[in-house]
Amino acid sequence: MTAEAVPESISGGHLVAKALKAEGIDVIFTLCGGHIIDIYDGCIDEGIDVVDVRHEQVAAHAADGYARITGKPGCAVVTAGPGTTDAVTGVANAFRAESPMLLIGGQGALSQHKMGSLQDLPHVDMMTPITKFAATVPSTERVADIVSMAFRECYSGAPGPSFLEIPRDVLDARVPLEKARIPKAGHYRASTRQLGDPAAIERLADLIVHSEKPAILLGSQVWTCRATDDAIDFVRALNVPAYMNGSGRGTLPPGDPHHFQLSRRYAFTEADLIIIVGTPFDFRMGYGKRLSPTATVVQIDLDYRTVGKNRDIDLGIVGDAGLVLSAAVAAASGRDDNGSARRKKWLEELREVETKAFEKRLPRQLSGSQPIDPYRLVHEINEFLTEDTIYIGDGGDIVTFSGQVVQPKSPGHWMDPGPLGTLGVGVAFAMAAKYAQRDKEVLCLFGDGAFSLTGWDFETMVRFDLPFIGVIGNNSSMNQIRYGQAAKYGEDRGRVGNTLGDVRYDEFARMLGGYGEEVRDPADIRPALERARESGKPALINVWVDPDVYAPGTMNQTMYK
Ligand SMILES: Cc1ncc(C[n+]2csc(CCOP(=O)(O)OP(=O)(O)O)c2C)c(N)n1
Ligand SMILES: [Mg+2]
Repeated sequence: MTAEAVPESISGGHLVAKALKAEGIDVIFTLCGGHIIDIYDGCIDEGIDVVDVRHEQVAAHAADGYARITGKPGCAVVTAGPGTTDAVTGVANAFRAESPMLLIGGQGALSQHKMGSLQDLPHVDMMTPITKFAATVPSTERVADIVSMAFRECYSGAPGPSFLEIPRDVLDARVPLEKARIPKAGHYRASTRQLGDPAAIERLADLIVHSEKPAILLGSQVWTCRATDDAIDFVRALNVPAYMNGSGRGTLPPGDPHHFQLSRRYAFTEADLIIIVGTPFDFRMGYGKRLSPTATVVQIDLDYRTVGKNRDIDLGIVGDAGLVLSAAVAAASGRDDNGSARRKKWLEELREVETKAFEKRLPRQLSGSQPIDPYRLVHEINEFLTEDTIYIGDGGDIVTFSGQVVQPKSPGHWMDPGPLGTLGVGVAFAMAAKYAQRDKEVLCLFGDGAFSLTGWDFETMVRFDLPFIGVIGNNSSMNQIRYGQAAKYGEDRGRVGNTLGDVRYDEFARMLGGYGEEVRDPADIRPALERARESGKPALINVWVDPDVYAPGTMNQTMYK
């Protein structure tokens, strides 16, 4: 027997790779450092790809994005000290977005603990409040064991990130293979899918059967739980109008009789039953204040702590969105009359509100004005999306416009940062999405401010041949902030701290080996998008938009209310 076939000893980095492999991970996102290189060596042996980026924030966002797209946890590997602090924002974003990912950070050698080694920081203390689990790996024998523990912890309640720091001597040391605990794929964690209290399911069925005017909000956990089909069955079998937010967007395709978007406020004011699935009563929901005070409110969530938070509910169910919704359909189907026919008028009423709102806005969406009305840009993008385009929004005001107009055509084809509102996720999410799903098209709408934060990783997209269509809604400003500042301090004083240069991002793309075009005439948006698609390269279409118009959400400052 050769030494390769039966290695007698194994290093910490190779144990990391084995544990990642057991979890089904086929890529790590990373930026190198001497503390972590043994992990790369292990990845080579396990056939795990190493995608090296230009900023650790991008590595962490990409791991978050990979988790959202694949349903498997993502993994980012960064060096000690500044490598880890650079990744904090990505971990924080995944924490608020309930996205399961593991960040592995280097650390100085245990033998130099607290001696002032290069890049030494208290990483675990820093990461603890923004992770579900944060720990130091104390010995080489335990490396794979603790990696698997970190993955298990990612899935307690609603998912989220874990952090491990691995001291350099622990990572580099070799231990006898038989002394290392290496958890076997599929044998170290259980399914966390829960059905919820059966009595509560019966009550939910009861409420639906007797409701004249129900509405359901399908939130991000509908996608996290891969509950799309169950949600569709639910709204069709019980004839319930559906609104979608976050990653739940696209659960139903636009044009579906149960797909509603623009009548949400009306529905939540008029409904007698409101079912909230997998989304918290946070700022995006006005903390629950904008729901009719007389409606019966049901909240279904993976996380016990989310149910009933900020607002009283009539029925709370802790469980997996798919299991709960399908059980409710089964329970309601046993009744003589599940009430669906009675709700026909309610759906017609909402459709009328929806159509009126759409028609009111349509002239703006078709506007030929120059500079380009942002509504026209997002309208063109919406028309351009196919069933296989994953849409990503990364920006302020321009993305607020798109939230009203862009409708993904398929489930899991919408990505936004989530409730942390982090600018700079776009290139990283595009990287993860294209990496994980080469057959999909990826389109990201950026604000010019947002793109600038992490835009150098466009080069990584070129280097790894990951074509995507980037569109920059360029207003040479941080407009979403500018609006509130100008309203409070006047136009002149409101210009401080939010003005960007007139940057040619299309030229930036070309400089890095991608495709680039600028657009000033709205009629040129569509052809430019087509050419970006045909280029087969990472592309940036720099669209100059009117800096003096703002989205209604920005003008209402809804995000702060
Ligand atoms: C990392 C980060 N920094 C700052 C903010 C605050 N912020 C919210 S919107 C916005 C302006 C973004 O400008 P841009 O991306 O150009 O979009 P625009 O509003 O101009 O359309 C800023 C700075 C944030 N959300 N995230
Ligand atoms: Mg801007």
